[in-house]
Amino acid sequence: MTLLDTPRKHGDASDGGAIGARLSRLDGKLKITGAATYALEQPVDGLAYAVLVPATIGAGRVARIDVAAAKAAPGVRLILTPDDDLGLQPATDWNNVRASDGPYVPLPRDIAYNGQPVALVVADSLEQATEAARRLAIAYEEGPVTPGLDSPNAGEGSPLDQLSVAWGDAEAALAAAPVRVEAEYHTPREYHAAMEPHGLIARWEGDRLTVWEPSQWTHSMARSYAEWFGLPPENVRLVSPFVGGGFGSKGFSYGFGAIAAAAARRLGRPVKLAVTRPQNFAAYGGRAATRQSLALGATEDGVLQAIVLRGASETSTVGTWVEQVGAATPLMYAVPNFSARQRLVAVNTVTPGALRAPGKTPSAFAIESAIDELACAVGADPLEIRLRNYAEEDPQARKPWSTRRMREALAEGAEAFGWARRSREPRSMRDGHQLIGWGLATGTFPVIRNYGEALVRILADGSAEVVTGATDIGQGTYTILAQTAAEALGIPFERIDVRLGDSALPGAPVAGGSKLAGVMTGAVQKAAIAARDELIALALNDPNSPFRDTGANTLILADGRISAPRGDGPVVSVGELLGRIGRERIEVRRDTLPDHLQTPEGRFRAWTTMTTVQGPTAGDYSMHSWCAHFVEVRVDEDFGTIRVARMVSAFDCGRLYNPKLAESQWKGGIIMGIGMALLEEGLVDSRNGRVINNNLGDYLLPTNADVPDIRVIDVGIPDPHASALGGKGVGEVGIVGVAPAIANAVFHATGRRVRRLPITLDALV
Ligand code: MCN
Ligand code: MOS
Repeated sequence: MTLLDTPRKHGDASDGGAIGARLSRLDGKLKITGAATYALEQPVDGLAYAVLVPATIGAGRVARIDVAAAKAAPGVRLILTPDDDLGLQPATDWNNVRASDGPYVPLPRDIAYNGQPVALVVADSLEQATEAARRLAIAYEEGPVTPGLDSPNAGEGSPLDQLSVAWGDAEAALAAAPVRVEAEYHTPREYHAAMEPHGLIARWEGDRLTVWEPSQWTHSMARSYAEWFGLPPENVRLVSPFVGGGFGSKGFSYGFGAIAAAAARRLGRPVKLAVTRPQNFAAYGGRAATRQSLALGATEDGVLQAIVLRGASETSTVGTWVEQVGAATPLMYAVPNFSARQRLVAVNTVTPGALRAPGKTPSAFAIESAIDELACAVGADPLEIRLRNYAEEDPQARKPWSTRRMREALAEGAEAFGWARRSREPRSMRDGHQLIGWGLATGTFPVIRNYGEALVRILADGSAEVVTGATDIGQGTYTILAQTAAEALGIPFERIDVRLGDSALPGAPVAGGSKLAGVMTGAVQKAAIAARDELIALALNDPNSPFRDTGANTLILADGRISAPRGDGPVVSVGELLGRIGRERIEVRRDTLPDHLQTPEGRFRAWTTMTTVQGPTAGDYSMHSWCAHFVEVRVDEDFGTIRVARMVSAFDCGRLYNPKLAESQWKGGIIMGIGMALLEEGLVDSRNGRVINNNLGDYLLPTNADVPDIRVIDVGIPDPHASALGGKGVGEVGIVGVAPAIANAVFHATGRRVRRLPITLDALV
């Protein structure tokens, strides 16, 4: 079932339905009533069930797999192991680069991390496949394991020279500064833990492949499958109308998908693979662990003279992921001397990946903790020190901000929180046995721009459809695209349907980098305006149109009706007009690609790689979203337990397409930030590199009881440089700065500075 087949009712559409209306999510009811069909719920006939078998060593190789007992088990249809040649070719990466050497081997004999797939067992039922998988006899040759970034054998890693940033003479300015704060900050490995686990159904019809798989980027994932199997791109369709969260993990196809699709082809039968919750901790990577030593040099008034950052992050031994620890550091404060460098350390893990606000999140933890330490060192208020070091332009790019309402965010957040009532000294506020701490930190996320394509149909019944391959992973794409079309077409929101999440539909970039809303509202607006103009032109010129002889040179579309601007001519509904002129529909497809990408190759690249992305300083301005978080924690003096008691966060994300959804995005990010601060940590068994807490019972995430009253405040103004409709990114900025705000509050409550996340009670007692 898609949105198109589903009766809808919007209780709160009374405030219009245009851009800026506070509408509930179109897909919300479908998802919570079970009417939304997720990938693995797709009814496909003749399914066989696959079970993935993960390696139980952290490094080494598969010596032998004895499949005899498993093969003899009831219902077993196929077993794939490193002994099988799957005949796959490498896929193109997001830089549009395709490895030229050798085949793609998703079931290799060499083991680089615990949990790496070593076999796939396919049977007539899930139970049979599960039982047969247990009967595999796997012999390993174990090698030495480097379990994590801080393990003794991890080494210093290699320098990432392309990430070095420097201006002025930071080391000299630091040495000369009257006040210095220097410390080391650590963030652990973290996991996406989306409610919907990964998995897929793969079905072949001849040399055509359909994959139902949760996706943040249907076009790119379809391309990977096509390249693995040596098919023309149009032979693969990746379908993902509803997604139960992705947080960065569902933008790409992974090895398990290749193995399952290869099994389906070999069997001549559709295969379903559900990646189990524990397997979700190794089938793709979470946020890499990081380590930063950060030094701030300042005057006695706390005016920054130098920032020196030396960071490291982990990657795998078989792939490169850079968790950019300097992502926020050079942006937050005016500083005349700056130096940042980063190293990359290979360990035995699945290659880490993008997790909500990659880079910015660990980066902000260090700089926003350090600035708080500087405030303490010079006896300044944490809010005041941020104003003293306010960056009036981008200190690194030396470009003006497009918009930066950080002063407003600090002022309005402080006002709503009551920050002025804060007493300066740590341990100076209490309520019985509870030490009360108030902390502040700021956050940022870049505006990333790209291109999109959409199709808009105006139908004979007066309704309209918006169609694009972009995805809605829960953030609101369905809803805001309906709003965009409603406004541009003058057709009520209730009469707009939206179809998304299918690589066969018009092109779109990844729902990632907090850019999809800005990109796709622009594309839909363009297509809708073109459709409206075509309708108006027909109304003015068609011999059967009631407007033909009115002498008007344009017409107005509003509330589903067409009229002349003077208001003295006929008023006709859109459906009636289409009937009179004998048209079943108006259909317009538009993209926002520039001329140089208007080629088949350019379009394909735009929809399937990151090579057409423009970063925050690509133009004349430096463009970012901004936020300020104010936190109250309560720490039990005897037990060291920490509760976030309330939060106020103020945001500048430009114009909001739908404030209700933007607020929900901010709160979602803040809640993940609470998890990062206090709960989340992938614990690795140092003997074999296994993620020990690989389930939602042991990998702790904030639940309702951990989440306080959160008030979010919008201080943004439309940013005409950031996107067609003036919005900046919303989806990720909310998490950035939450962990340091909480750490700063914990310091204020207890006098303990905790520089290693998560902050658990043992750090306080
Ligand atoms: N929005 C708005 N006004 C703006 C910008 C956005 O009202 N100016 C609202 C819209 O509802 C829009 C949403 O915010 O649909 C997110 O827009 P945007 O910031 O452009 O982010 P994307 O659409 O690119 O979504 C991806 C982003 C990222 S990168 C992660 S990670 C993340 C996030 O969104 N993962 C999520 N939010 C998530 N929310 C849910 N429920 N599930 C995830 O996996
Ligand atoms: Mo978001 S981590 O860019 O999908």
